[in-house]
Amino acid sequence: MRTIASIVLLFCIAQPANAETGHELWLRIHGVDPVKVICSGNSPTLSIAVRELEQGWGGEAGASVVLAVKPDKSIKGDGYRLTASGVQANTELGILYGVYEMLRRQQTGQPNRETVSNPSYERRVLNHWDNPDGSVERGYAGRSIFWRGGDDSLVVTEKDRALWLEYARANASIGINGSVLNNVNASPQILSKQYLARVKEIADILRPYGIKTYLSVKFSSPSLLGGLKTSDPLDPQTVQWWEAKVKEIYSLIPGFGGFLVKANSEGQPGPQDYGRTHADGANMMADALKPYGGIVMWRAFVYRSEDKDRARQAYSEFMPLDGKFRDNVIIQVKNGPVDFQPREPFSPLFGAMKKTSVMPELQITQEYLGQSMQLVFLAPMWEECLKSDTYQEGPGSTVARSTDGSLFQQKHTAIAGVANIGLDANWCGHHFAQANWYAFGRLAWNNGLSSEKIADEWIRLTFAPNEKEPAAESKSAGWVGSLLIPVKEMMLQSREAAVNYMMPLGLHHIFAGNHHYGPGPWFAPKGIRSDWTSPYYHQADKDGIGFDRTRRGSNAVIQYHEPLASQFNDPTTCPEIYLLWFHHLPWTYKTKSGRTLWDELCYRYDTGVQQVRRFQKIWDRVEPHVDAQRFGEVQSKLRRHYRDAQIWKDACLLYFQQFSRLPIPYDIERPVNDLEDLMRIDLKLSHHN
Ligand code: GCV
Repeated sequence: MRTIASIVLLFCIAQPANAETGHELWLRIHGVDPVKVICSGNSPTLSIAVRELEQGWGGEAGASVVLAVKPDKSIKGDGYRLTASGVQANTELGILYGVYEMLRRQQTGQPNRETVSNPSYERRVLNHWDNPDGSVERGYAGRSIFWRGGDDSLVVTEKDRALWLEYARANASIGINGSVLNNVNASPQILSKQYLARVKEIADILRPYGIKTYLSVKFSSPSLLGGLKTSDPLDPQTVQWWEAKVKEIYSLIPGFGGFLVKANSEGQPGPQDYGRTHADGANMMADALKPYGGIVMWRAFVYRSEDKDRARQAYSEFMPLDGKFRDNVIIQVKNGPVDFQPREPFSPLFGAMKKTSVMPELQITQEYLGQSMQLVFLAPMWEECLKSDTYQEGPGSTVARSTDGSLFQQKHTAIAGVANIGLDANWCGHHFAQANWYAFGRLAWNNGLSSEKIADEWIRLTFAPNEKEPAAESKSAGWVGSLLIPVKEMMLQSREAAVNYMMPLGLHHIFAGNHHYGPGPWFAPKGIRSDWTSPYYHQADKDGIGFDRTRRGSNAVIQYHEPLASQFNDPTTCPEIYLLWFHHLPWTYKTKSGRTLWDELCYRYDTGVQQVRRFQKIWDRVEPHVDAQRFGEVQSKLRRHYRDAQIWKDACLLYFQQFSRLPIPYDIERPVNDLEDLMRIDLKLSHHN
């Protein structure tokens, strides 16, 4: 007996941890126990629900589970009720979501208590910035999963189908129910017959998983694709062109979701080219989609170089149009007023547009947060935005409530996330970037979830020892204390760390040009529009630093409801996290810590670097509990992450020091790089993507 035990033990120790590519995402735990599923109907969606239970059951062996589509007033939309005996819902999709939740509870060790769970938003949509040639704008995980260039670009292969199916399943498992398949900088080609044929193939695979297909459209498509003389939204021929196109789409794709439009923004065409308003443009499309139940998601991401403050512009342009949009138009608003920066206050449009449906747009792909090189868990950033109080209908008028229909009567509610998905084996480039996809889905379903809960679930699903593995037992010993707790802490701190080493105290948009990965506070090539340069945003000079958006400055503060307008206007009441967003202050200004502004900046940059160093140490210690492949890949990314955090600190402190002319406090590590070198190298050049 003892010999056998020793052999088994030896086997366990000697066995290298199985390599995992990360391709299975958070769905890597497979059940082993039998279950009997009793289902009240038969359909593609219900079959998926039954299969998921049979393949993933981790509850009592041999238990019976009843899936019942049965009306219940407390269940809304595709919500569900978990009961002692199974899942009840008003819709088949509700059953599927309930099943995924039931399995998630089993896999994360949560009790299967009787609960009703309703989605916060009707539409929970991924935006893919994928181009027809297969490239992905701001994509850091390989090429598009939907499109490719070349001669066979429109041929649908079995490999394509298999991947789209996995994609659909992953999304459904976290409640995502819509995908915009192409870039908002849209090619008119996407509406051509050939491309629509491929869209149909994708839509057919996504549909049973409850995922509606949407397309980004170029406003001038009637002229560019249809050969019309104009794309003026009030021109009858333009209207007819869109009506015919929409009819064609629905004949191919039943249940098509609608259009996403970037208009009169960053050079894209729009209704203003014809002297019309955003409302004219959006309503024209909305009318064409209305008979089929489709919607228009119209983006409010607009800014012009002539205006002296980019942060004010979306509000200035859209507020006068409040109440002028059809009820199947939703205005899609980025979480902050500028552009997905590591930290921005919430966009003042939230809660302010009271007669128009408004949806938040979050960026899952880490354009400004280290791309797929840096470990940055974004849920805390989104939670911060969703929980921000707009005060628009009194205290408690959070961004979440002002967009999910609980504050205003919105015919449709929605939330969008710019996807971080590509052909990389692990889908997202960085194993931890999967957590951001996961977090978006979970928050879209329940916008009150805490980042802590989401991180906890994701870590358990992604790294818990797989019980089927021979080495499971040795790996699971101490797993919670050695992996779950420290890794969760690391994830929860990671966004704040990024803010610290990139842009603390309200600084923003001081990136190297174009690629937005490394630091570039000096970035201001001759002839470029000023709002595309860094000095426009940091305004550093010998007297101080920061963008004056107070009443004496650009007066962007006025776009916020009281008490926020006054609070933001005064540096002593402005939350320090937004200090330099709203204020231009002297280098010697006293911050809350008692330090001068310059010293505080030094301290924050240094703290950020130290935080990443700590992440490295945390990760090094989890080695016994993670498979070798994922362990090594994350470890190597963290090495790069640390190096680049140091570069951020050195570049920003040495650059700003030219203006402050103050010493770096002695208790802070000196910069290890030279400013001239940092200004010469372009971090992106050594980026692997
Ligand atoms: C898709 C930023 C990005 C662009 C992006 C744009 C947008 O400016 O850098 O790549 O374009 O936002 O959201 O439309």
